[in-house]
Amino acid sequence: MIRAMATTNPIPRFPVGFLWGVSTSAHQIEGAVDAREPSVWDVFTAEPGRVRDGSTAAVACDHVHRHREDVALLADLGVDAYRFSVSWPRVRAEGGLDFYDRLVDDLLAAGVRPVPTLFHWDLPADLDWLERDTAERFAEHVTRVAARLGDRVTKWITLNEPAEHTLLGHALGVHAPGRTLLFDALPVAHHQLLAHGLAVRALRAAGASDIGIANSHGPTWPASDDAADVAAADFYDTLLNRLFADPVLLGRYPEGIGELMPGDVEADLKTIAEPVDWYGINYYAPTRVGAPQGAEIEFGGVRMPAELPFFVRDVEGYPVTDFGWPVVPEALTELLTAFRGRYGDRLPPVVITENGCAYEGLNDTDRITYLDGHVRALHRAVEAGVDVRGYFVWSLLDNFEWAEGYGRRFGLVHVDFDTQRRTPKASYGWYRALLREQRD
Ligand code: IFM
Repeated sequence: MIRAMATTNPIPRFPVGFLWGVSTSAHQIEGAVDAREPSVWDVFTAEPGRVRDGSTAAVACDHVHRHREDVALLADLGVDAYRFSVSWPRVRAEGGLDFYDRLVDDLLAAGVRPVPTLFHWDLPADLDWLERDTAERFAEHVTRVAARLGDRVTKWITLNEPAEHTLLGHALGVHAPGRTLLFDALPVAHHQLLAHGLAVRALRAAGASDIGIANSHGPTWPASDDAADVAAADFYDTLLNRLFADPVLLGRYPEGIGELMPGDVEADLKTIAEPVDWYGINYYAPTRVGAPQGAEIEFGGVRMPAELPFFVRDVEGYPVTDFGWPVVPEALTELLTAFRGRYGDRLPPVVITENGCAYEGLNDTDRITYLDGHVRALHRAVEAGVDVRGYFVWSLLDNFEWAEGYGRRFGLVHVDFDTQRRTPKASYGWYRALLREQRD
């Protein structure tokens, strides 16, 4: 293992009981494609030109066959918890739950708490979030998983980033299932939110008492003080942040959105607002947004059509990751304090369910700088009174980064995709040392 750089200025202590972890998702690491049903991502990646390097996740990190080695890496890292996702297409296949049964047992034997996410974008290929019925099918999936794992799993996550799955997968077409519906994709958001609420009910019925969602959020900065830029940034904030947080936390949609949603929205909102025990936030970077320019733009690998009522611009003056995402740790403090201001007592304890960055190399000092800065920024939010209970690095392993294929490496552990050899990076050593310091 490459040794981590010594930190001169120790990271302040987090509250006792703070949960330190790492995250992955099924489609991005599992492989073993023949032992599950197809997902929308299998269909999507089979279409030429969808994934930058032409790759698929058929093998990925071969985690299904190598999970013991990966659990040993988790144990050596010293995390309290491991966030992974349960593949719905695998659960539907004969014996598919056996894998998660073994994984959970191995994690517990290694002293690592399992934290499954019940949907992380790999929808069974015969299902469609445009259909309301998919929410009901999801509740059945959740009931099945909880019946099998609920005797050992206590902490659950319903959905991962319904915002990205809606926006990238159904509005802009750069993720599976590749639809370009723009605002006609809004029912996809509503049905996922409904699925979340139904899942909370299903988990409660199975006896669970530690349930959250992993929503992606970030500050939206207007490109200037100009009223048109401020209005565009406000609109983007509604789409990314409020559209997914308001229904869960307040039981209502932001003004003007509810009437665009299908079905009996008022009744559905009661389901969507089933109380959660904590609120998961995936944070990577802020977004700078200005008034529409009447022109198409390519931003972070995503083509955004001219008719959108905003224009995403570069956040200038900060270093960027290999993905081109700006590195702005203080925006995490800003996000969390703003959330507390916006939602007040309706905001339950927060867990950072993802935070991380794409960089090449084993001696990944840029990743250490990124993580160190964000953990400190998180501590400042705690000092400012935000009730934060946990932090999960994305990701344990380099993995299949969706439309980017294997070209973006987010792992604390390097994976050689030809040999499947795992090599801990310098950032793995840094995180390990941090966890020890926090416990001493
Ligand atoms: O890899 C993804 C993950 O699946 C969801 N959140 C963002 C990560 C980095 O893009």
